[in-house]
Amino acid sequence: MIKVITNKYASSPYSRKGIIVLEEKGLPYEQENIDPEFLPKGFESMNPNLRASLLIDHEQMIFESDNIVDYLLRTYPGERSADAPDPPLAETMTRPDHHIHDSMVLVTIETVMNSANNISFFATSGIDPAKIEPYGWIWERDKLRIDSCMTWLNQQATPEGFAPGVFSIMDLKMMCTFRCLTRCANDDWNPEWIKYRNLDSIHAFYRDRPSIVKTDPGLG
Ligand SMILES: N[C@@H](CCC(=O)N[C@@H](CS)C(=O)NCC(=O)O)C(=O)O
Repeated sequence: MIKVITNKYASSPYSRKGIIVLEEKGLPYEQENIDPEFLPKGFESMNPNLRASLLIDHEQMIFESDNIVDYLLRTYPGERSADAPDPPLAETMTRPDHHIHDSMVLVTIETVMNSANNISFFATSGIDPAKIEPYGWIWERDKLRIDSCMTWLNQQATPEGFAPGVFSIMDLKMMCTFRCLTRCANDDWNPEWIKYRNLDSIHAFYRDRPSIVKTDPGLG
């Protein structure tokens, strides 16, 4: 049985990517939630990055969420859950004929996710990030970065996804990022993505997909 190790609230937008693929493919899996602050003994031998996105498939350990998605696509091609609607999940991380473009889209979506997490870490710490010397400016830069990334992503997207005809990994990551943005929002920072018309449309297009609904960690 495939095992997914995620954070203690099962709310990781990173681990969620792989879990969506497992759901799309109808592959059975078990989930173990750990506290990333107190990693299980010997965890470093499974993931030297000491992070919670980890998938174990028999003897094979795969760390880093994008690697996990890539592994599942390559190892279980052609699998499709009975309740996975059209458009079908993409078979590859990127479209072979648009590889460089799609790779840039994937990394830009990841940047949004990482920056949103940074903002939320600062907000919950009670520290005024602007006063942290010499890197307080990164707090403001993260907000600018999210806006510039979302603006660029919006230009790359269509209302029906980044690669219409398939539920692409770009769309899948974007859906995880929308939830991450909502969870990371706070009194001082609440990014409204409605102004990014194509991205907002992608959200509406995919939000009722069974794999998205089932893996939604909610706001708690
Ligand atoms: N780039 C990693 C990020 C994973 C990540 O940041 N996981 C969090 C839990 S949601 C974690 O383990 N944080 C603890 C740490 O960074 O030491 C991935 O995509 O898998």
